[in-house]
Amino acid sequence: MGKRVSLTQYLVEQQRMHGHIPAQLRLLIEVVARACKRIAISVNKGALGDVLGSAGTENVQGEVQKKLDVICNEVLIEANEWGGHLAAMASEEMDGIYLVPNRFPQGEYLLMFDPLDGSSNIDVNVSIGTIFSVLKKDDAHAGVSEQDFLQPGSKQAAAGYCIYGPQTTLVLTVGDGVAMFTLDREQGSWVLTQDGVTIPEDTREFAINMSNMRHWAPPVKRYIDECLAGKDGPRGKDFNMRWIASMVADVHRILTRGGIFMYPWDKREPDKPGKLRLMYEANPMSFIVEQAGGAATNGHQRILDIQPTKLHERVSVILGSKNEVERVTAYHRDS
Ligand code: P6P
Repeated sequence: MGKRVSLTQYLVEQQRMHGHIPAQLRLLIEVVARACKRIAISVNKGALGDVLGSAGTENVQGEVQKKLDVICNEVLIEANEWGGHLAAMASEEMDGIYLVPNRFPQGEYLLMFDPLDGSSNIDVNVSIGTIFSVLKKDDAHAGVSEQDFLQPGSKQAAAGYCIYGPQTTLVLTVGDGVAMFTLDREQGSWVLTQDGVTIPEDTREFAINMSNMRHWAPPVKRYIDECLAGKDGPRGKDFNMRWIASMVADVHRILTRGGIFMYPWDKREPDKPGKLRLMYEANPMSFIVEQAGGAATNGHQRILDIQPTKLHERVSVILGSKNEVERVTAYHRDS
């Protein structure tokens, strides 16, 4: 193995070359990365750590919280509130925004996160992850409110996720491509294991929850039917299917070997645009996917162009290999 590059060295060198990572943003990323190491320790304890099962509470989404959801949310809050780099935080697990307490200095960044995505997989030992998104507060006014968070995903200063799987891997973009860091557990340090991550523009693999097929809109049904028709059908090739039910794991596979991930609108809850949340799931993943040469739309427009109206709003998600995402989006346009 060549010379090992740490997360800190990578961030310092990125700042030296591109100037995209001022000191406060570098501190933010390093603090979040350290929090993910702590989360990895709790996640890996499983039944040995009394961290499995339900917390007996519900989050703003009306979902039953797992003990680990609550633990991981607290880890991220405690790790970030004192550093002076943040004005406020927002989380899937909290109704409103979390203001940095007055006893700590205020910063210019806004941090949003899904502390533990894929919670339904915790108790069955399948990969889960932490997703985070960073915005800059508009410094034109003092104070901070939910309104400051309601910026389109194209305004993100950074985005990333940590996947707790066979390896613990941190994936990061600050707008200059995508880098992956693997946790060296013996040293307790993040080591750069891939830079310039690129998603193939074509694929033979789709990821969608097939049990919802009867509820899909026609463009989604058309696309999947064509994939299932295989080499004798209009696509002229056979497709494979994967669905891990942890967005982090499905997206990581797509970053690694290509594919298309879809959680589209369906008629089970017609008033909801989709299941996944825009601010701390779709936007960070879309930023990462686009930075790796992929595409991400809601079937009608680029996800990163969506102007949010609510902190916890949901969105239909179609992301991954560029040519496949463009095909599904064209089917929506044609319909
Ligand atoms: P379903 C996990 O709960 C999540 O938010 C995403 O990580 C995942 O892609 C999706 O929901 C799975 O949803 O309906 O297949 O369980």
